[in-house]
Amino acid sequence: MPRVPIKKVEARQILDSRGYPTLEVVVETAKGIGVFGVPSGASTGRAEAVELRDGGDKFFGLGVTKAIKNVNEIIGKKLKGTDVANQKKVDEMLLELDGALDKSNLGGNALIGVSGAVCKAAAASKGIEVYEYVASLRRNKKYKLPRPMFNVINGGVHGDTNLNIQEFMLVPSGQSFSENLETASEVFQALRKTLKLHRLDTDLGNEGGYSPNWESNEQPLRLIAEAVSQTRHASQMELALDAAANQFFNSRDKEYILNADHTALNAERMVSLYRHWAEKYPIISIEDGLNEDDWEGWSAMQKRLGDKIMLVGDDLFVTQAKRLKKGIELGVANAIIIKPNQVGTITETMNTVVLAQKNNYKIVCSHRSGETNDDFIADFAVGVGADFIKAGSVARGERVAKWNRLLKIEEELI
Ligand code: 2PG
Ligand code: MG
Repeated sequence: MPRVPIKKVEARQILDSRGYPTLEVVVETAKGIGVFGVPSGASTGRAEAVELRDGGDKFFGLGVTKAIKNVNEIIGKKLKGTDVANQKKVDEMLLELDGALDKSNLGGNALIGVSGAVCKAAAASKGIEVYEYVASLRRNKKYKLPRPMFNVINGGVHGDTNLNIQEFMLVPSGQSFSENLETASEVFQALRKTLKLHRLDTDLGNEGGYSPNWESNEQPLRLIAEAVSQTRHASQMELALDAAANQFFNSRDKEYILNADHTALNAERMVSLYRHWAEKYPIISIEDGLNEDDWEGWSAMQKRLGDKIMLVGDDLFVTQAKRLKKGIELGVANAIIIKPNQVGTITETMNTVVLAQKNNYKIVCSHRSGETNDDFIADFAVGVGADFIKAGSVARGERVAKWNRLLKIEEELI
């Protein structure tokens, strides 16, 4: 293949779905361009790549003009002339330019913006779809659509309520993606009626799920079950949770503070609670059930629940091969969340995917709570052959952008 040199790399400040600034990066070649909107988390892991923010008064310190300057004045100049289809080389250059393990010099947000835009520009320059190009990077020849997880109840730091568990997700088990999307949409509408019946608010949280105050952390499971039973889909609905347990962990007392239940539990009792829920409800997956540094607790959880339930490390692994390797050695989980911005480049993300897949870990590709309308994660999930994808609820444009992209990919693949 002839080389297609990068002509220009340019970033600008845009807003994300929470109203905070983020970067949009554009990479130009003579044969096509790539545009990447950088997402941002609220319940972040301690070991994630550092997001560079400006500080000061503007946007309450959350501006990203320094990261933009780094793209426009440092990264762009260096990458000019590099082959856009040499993702590995581009990412090596980015790592070298930054020089810090946590990407704090140029900013993890600057790096993933450029790395993602290069990946999309390479696909455009070859005249192929982004998922096809990602598949070529992964040497994946068999396309399959990931099974979707729809986050219909938002708690934790994604809502402003007493709910501690962050995400309650529908995981329909239909034959096709489009069928699953239809199921999720019907259950989402039924759930609104159920909530109203129980006099609960139906306002939406950060990821487009309902976000009322609750009697307990179990009540959402009960009401989801009630809503599902009013639809045609009772027999094929499974559920997933993202506890995001860092957010309600008290590190001094080593306890999980469950405000909605007026109680505090140690790791062992927390796992017992998950087991109890999994016996009552069709829960197939629990993400970040325990704190990101409690490797011992995770390993005990894996022993108790790992043969029945998917135990997914998000803040635990932060998409980083080094932490995943440690997890594999210690036997702490059986699945991993993949979020490119947690690590900072596409190549590193891919390396983590490969390590996980080689060790039979299930892959769950994921959006962030702060999103743009960028639908890259949908293509990435299909390209690497991910088992699952979570992209929020079936409401709100930045969430639906990912689902609608998967509809289009499904249509192309049939
Ligand atoms: C998570 C994500 C996405 P955030 O915890 O899995 O749902 O949330 O982007 O806030 O880290
Ligand atoms: Mg998570």
